[in-house]
Amino acid sequence: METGPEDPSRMPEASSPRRTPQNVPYQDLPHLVNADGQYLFCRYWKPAGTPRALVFVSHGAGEHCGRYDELAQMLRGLDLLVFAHDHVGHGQSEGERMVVSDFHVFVRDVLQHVDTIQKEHPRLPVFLLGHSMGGAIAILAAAEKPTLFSGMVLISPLVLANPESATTFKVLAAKVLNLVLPNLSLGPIDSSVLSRNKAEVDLYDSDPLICRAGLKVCFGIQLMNAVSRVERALPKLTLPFLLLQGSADRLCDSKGAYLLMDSARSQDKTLKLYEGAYHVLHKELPEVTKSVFHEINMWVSQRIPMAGATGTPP
Ligand code: XP7
Repeated sequence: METGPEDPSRMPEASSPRRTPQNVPYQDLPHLVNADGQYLFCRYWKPAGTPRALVFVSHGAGEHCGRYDELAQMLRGLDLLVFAHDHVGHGQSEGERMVVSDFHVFVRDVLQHVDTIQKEHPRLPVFLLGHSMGGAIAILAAAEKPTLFSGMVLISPLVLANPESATTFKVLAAKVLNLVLPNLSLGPIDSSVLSRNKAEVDLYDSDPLICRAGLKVCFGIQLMNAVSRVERALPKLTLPFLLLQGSADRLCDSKGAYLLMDSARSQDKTLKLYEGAYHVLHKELPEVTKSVFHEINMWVSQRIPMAGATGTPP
């Protein structure tokens, strides 16, 4: 049977376009399709001229990449091409909210996105910037592809589970619970521990793209898997990194930052500790956040090719 051009069976996306959880058709938004066929919302911050390097931004649990707009704009100002996506189950990407079949899905999707953008810009150095859970994703991506990345910036990365929430008993209880009640909620995170900046806590509390529902047991299990994989990955790290950590962080303990400094084989590694600061250093008190932006700017500037350098002789 001949089918006309208007036949919806020939245009499945026209009859039932895939839509974000907020009901926006993906065809109107930058997006990618991951190896499981799930649509992920993407963002790109492109410099005016030829980019000097690429940076992938990896957001944390429950949040989305739109929260990195200011950091990304600062990096674009250094002529970097900054790109990101909302991880599966987050923001404007598909997937049940804050659920992932295996933590490696997050890592795999990042490597897919990096591969795509790198093919469009061959030979440019690639950097990672990750916060909290997004930092664990960055560490695992760098350990899996030891020559792919030229460096990474880690803002309070998830390296160790919070000592209060990861007692031997609680870990065992979570594993048992995961078999019978994987969707049980462990309770939401108290937003007041994110930052000492009240305005930033209010923005978090009112952001419709943030998932503030309690963390499910099955997601907690994947986070614990991530922590144990990160621990094994640390001795494989050889790339330069900048690590920023708040001393009063109650979500990702500063012990994790010290473990990362001690275990990574990287020659070029820098830790900057912010005395008294909480978890979200890029949205902390103005003096902290100003310094965070400055440190990242300086660190990246010193590790990318000079402006105008193409790497090819005239
Ligand atoms: C666990 C469990 C683990 C923003 C983020 C949000 C913090 C942490 C948050 C929980 C249960 C095992 C808004 C919480 C994981 C990492 C924040 C919980 C990022 N930053 N976290 O801007 O990613 O960890 F059983 Cl390890």
